Parts: sequence; structure tokens; C-alpha cells
Amino acid sequence: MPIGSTPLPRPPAAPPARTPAAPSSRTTAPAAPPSRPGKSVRPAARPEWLALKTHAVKVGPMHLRDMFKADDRRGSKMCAEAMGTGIYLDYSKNRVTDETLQLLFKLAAASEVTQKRDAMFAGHKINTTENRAVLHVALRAPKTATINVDGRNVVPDVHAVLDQMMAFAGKIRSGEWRGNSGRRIRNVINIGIGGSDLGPVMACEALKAYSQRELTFRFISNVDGADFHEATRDLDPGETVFIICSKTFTTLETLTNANAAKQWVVTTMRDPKAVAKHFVAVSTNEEEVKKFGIDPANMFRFWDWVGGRYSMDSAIGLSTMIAIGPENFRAMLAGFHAMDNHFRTAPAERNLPMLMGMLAIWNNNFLFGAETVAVLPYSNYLKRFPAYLQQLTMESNGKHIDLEGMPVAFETGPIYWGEPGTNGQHSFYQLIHQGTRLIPCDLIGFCQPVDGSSAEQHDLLMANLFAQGEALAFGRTPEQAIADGVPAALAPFHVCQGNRPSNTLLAEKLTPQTLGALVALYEHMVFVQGVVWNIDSFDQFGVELGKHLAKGTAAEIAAPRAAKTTRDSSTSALIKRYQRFRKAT
Ligand code: G6Q
Repeated sequence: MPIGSTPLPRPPAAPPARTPAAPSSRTTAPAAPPSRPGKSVRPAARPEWLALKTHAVKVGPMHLRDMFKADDRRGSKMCAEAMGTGIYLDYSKNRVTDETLQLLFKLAAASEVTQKRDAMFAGHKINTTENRAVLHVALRAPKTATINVDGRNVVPDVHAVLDQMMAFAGKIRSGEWRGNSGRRIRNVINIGIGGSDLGPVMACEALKAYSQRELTFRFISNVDGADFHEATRDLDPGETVFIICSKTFTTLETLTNANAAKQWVVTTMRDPKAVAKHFVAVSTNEEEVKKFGIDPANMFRFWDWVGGRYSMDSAIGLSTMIAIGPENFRAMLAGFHAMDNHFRTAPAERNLPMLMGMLAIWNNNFLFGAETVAVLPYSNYLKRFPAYLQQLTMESNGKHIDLEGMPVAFETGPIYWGEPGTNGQHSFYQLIHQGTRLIPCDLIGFCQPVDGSSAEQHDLLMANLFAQGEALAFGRTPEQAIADGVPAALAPFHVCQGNRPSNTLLAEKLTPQTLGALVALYEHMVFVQGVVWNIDSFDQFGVELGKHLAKGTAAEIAAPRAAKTTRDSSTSALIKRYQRFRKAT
């Protein structure tokens, strides 16, 4: 499909047969999806959805070049700042008109985004498939707030855990906490996976400049023993503390790595009691923590109303707090909270999560059927941010069943991916500029560098960000190419069609506060999308299926080669071949 010219809107998807999807026997989903009598919401059948479909036919042929020419204030009009967070969004390089925005806001209103947002903040059980409240916003609520779940105010519990974390982090940072042989702790290793890993990994990298540099931070997630080996091979267990992060404390990868760590510590130090000084846990499951041998006094709690991918500001962030210190951690929470307040109170047209959520829906469902979004942070410290966002967005909104238990009639969660600029410019940006696919981009930049990097070097970094946004939107015409000295015969190869949409997020500086606000922005953007698509953004039965399957397969690998299998012929042949060669080596 030619991107720069006239992409036809996708033909409306055939309405699916409204038969309930068969519940998977492997998940813990309730057999019958939660029904909401009298509320059969079918987003694609809403008049507001259909109005956007019609409108897309009109906007499809328009080029950003003409939109900017027609209104020289577009760049200063189509922008918004989330007050109190320092985050500024320029969305003018999206292929939208004022009318598009109005229609998108009407769709949001018809989908009851604000009512559902308020229900989330009030602690209602909006994660209906798991019958849970969704209260990551309580993790950053001030002490004075009241948020009830099942009649109990959870805010004091949150602050009690924060105090416990602060005390422990302070002891590690000051050297007061000693290892079993009396030596100071110099290495902190987080063992966890998915939501119990990606947030701390990203935050520790993003805020490295604020961290206590004498401490080494490492993260072990993969069940591949190489991950454990590489993280520990040059460390002294006597100077190492392990934080075992697992909401359930039953996750195969985490427990396997935690046991490997226990063995490493106990055998090297020749003392089973060493566990007490070298292991702490972050979990909701006290019983399993105790079974592992960790004293519950060294356990940091969180709650079932915190989803794994929404947990980096809970006790799961303990490694982050040790790295950057309690004060900086509090500043990060304040950033999250400032964005929560903005999301709760700003009108739609100035509300960043609402704008980004609805614009992504426009790109995904109406104008282009854009299948992916590239996240391009112009900050090397944010190099793990795209990976973090992949989980946040794709685990939340990668759903094909709506809240009524019916298949959806449209595309849901786009694929998020990315790399920091300027590195990506020297590889995959080619496809974004001149390929056949439409890839909306989020460009993220900061006005000031964090570390000792020179102002000149930072100017160059930001010049690249601005230039890329411009090139994506306006491209390069054959005339411009020829004027730049390209021979006429080669001009077509140098043409960039432009008309590639992008958001630019600009903040003053990458501080703990800014990082918190940035993460909360994407959390709430995901929420807005999930509400409009009428899906449960807070369950993850697909991920759980993987956990379940791996256990059965591991048992089969351990069984004798001749053992009977119930598996398909491909999987069973692969297992047998693996068993043969595994033995041979
Ligand atoms: C996140 C997911 C998933 C989860 C991991 C680890 O939202 O549910 O990524 O965080 O599977 O689970 P545990 O914390 O229970 O070990």
C-alpha cells in the first residue's frame, strides 16, 4: 500500500459470529466469562466507530505536508503538556484533523473511558476475568489518600512496605547490612522474570546516573543457566545479596534460578545459615517464601491488585530503590502520581494518555491498520525502555476476546518495538522511511543531558531526533532530491514519501520523577485503548499457558526416550531428537 499517497481504509472486518469463545481448559479463567447484563458492548458497531471509518476515507488521501501548509499554527496547536510532570507531547505529525480528534474523543466518551478510569482509581474490580482490582495507582498515592479494596484502605499497607524497603535499602547502601561472613554487600542481584524483572532492569538502566556506583546490580531472569552463570561468575557470594522477586513464588524460571543461587551461596560459604543474610524476597506468597528458607521478616509484600507488568513501583522495585536511594525512589513515585493526577483531571484534548491512546487507535483501527509502533528514545539510558513497553502494551492489550467473552471484530494491541536513537537510524529506520509498511513512531527526548555529556553532544543527539520527526512527516520529493544534486535518473530511489505519523515526547531531563511520569503515561495509554476495545488489559492467560506447558514438557524430557507421548508428532520428534543428542553430549 503506498503510504505517502492514498491508503484506502481497510475494508471493514466481517462481523464475527457472536458465539462465545471456547474457554481454554488450560487456563484458570472462569468457565463462563463475566456477563454484564444489558451491556453488550460491540465497539465496532458504535455509531462513533462507524463515523471514524467514514472520516478515515476523507483523511486518508491527505498529506502532512499539506496539513502543515494549510495551518501554520498546527505545530503549536496540536500539543499538550501534562502539568506537574514536565512531559510535553507534540502530536501534530499525526495524520489527523481537528475533526478527527473530536470524533476520537466522542468514541472515547461513548466507550465510557472516564467512568472506567474513575472505577479503576476507586479500586473497583475492573479486572473482571480475575475478579481483581487494578490499583497500581495506589502504589504511588500519598499517605493521606484513601483507596479501599474490599472495604480496606490499602494506602497504609503500601506505605508500610515502602518504609520497610527504605530501611533495607538504607542498610545495604550504608554498609550496615553485612553478609554471613561479616563483609559488606557490594553486589545486588535481582532474580525474577517478566513483570518481576523488566521494570527494575529498565529503571536501573534509565537511572544509572543517579545510582550508587560502588554497588553492582545484575538481573537474572532466563531459565537458561547461562544467565545465572554470567551474572555470578566474577562475584563473591559473601558480598552478594539476592532479591527473589516473584508475585506467585511458583514461577519455574525464578525458582530454578533462586535455587541455583542458594546452592552457590551455601556451598561456597559452607554454611546453610548464610541464606538469612544473602536472600530477601518480594512476593505475595508468604508460605512459599518460608518454604524456600527466607525469613518472612525479610520479605517485602505486594498484593494481588498489582499486575506484574504494573509493579515496578511496588516492592518489585527494591533493587531500583537500593540503586538510586529512597529519596530518588520517592521522586519517581511522585512522577507516577503526577501523571495519575493529570490522567484523572485533564480534559480529553489536553490529556496525554487519552491523546496517545486514541491516536494509536486511529492509526491501528481506522486510517492505516498500522500493525506496529516504534518506540525511539533519544537517550541511551532508556535503552531497555522499548523492551519494558513491549510487555506493558502487548501483554495488556494482546487480546482477541472482549469482556463479554466474544471475539473482537478489529485489531487490538499493536506490536511495540524499538531501539534508542541514534543507533536505530543506522539500521531499521530505512524501512520506516522508505518501506511499504506504515510504522507510527514515538520519539522521546530530553532538553538536558543527565550525566557529564557535553552540551554540544546533546545538541547533536536532539538535532537527530527533530530531524527524524521532520523527515518522517515531510519526506523528500523528487524535486528536492534533484535540487540536492541527485541525478534525475536516481531521484526515485532518493524519494521519501513522508506522511509517516509520529508523536514527539519532550521532557526537561531524565530524572527519577520524569521516568515515573513517562511510565505512568504509557500505563494509562494502554488503559484507554483497552477500554475502547472493550478487552481486559489486566489478565494474561496466554502467558500463563506458556508456564503450564513448560512444566509438562520438562517432565517428558526427563522421562525415558521410549516413554509414551500424547504430543503431536512434530513436538514429540523434536523432544526425542533432543534427548538423543543431549545424551550423546
Ligand atoms: C506480568 C505477567 C508476567 C509475570 C511473570 C512473573 O504482568 O503476569 O510477566 O510478571 O510471569 O511472575 P511471578 O512474579 O509470579 O514470578
